[in-house]
Amino acid sequence: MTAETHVFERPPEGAAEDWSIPQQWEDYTAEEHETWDILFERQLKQLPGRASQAFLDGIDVLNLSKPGIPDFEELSERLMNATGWQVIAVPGLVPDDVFFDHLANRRFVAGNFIRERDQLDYLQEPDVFHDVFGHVPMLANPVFGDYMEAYGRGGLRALEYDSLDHLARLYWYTVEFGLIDEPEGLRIYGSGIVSSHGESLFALDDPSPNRIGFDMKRVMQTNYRIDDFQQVYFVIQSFEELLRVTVETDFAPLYAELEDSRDYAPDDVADEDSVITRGTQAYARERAAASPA
Ligand code: HBI
Ligand code: FE
Repeated sequence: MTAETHVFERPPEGAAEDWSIPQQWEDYTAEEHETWDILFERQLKQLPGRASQAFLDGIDVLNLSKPGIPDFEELSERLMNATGWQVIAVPGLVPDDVFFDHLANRRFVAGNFIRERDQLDYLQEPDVFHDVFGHVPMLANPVFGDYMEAYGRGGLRALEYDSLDHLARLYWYTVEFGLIDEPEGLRIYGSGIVSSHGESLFALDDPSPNRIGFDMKRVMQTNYRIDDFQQVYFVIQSFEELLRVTVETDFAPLYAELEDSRDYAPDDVADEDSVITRGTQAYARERAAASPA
């Protein structure tokens, strides 16, 4: 179970029609469990005062009877009791329609492999630490659980409208890289941030990125980068509001409108934006200077 390449076009050998595979928890090595424990401890220390209350409350669902990488069966039982969600193992990235169908049925797909020891801070593909530590605590929150299901349904519809790129941006800037405005200040709920040692500092503290109030259409117009820390974070006021706008939005006319509207670069700021912090973009500039395209 090492991280080679996990992108396939058809369910690979041993995977079911829905791309699920047995997790084979018994097959993880002591070193792999230890990798989980190292990452888990490190983030547990860093996240109080940074992660949203919903995420911190949800972490308890990961405290299972055995240490190390969670056993999905036991994890699913606990999650099922909390919000009716389950976690199933997949070999890597699955096709969009498969992904959305699982979400719409309250099944979260998780890679069963874990990053190598020399990649604790950087990896391209979501491994079990990102997928389980990053996503599962939020799925223990009833409102967020409903949002994820609504997103899955929306995804199935977006496929019909051929507007997946726009909807994928919503996922990116909420589920993966979202911030929330809580009474004590900005907090992280996006799984890509909470599972990253570096970005869980950067997203809140660094002067470089823009932090902008969430607006569904604006988010869907905004490109994102997958290779480095984000240049913009969108801030929601509450999970209830996020769920409400997602359920109430009529996506067909919105997609039609988006066809004819401009896209924003990750570092753009528009006149209509409700800017919370205007970033310097110094980090992104330094990185670009260090590695010219
Ligand atoms: N597959 N395993 C896995 N995990 C994902 O997050 C994922 C995926 N397939 C498609 C997909 N995400 C995207 O379509 C979403 O980001 C919109
Ligand atoms: Fe993710």
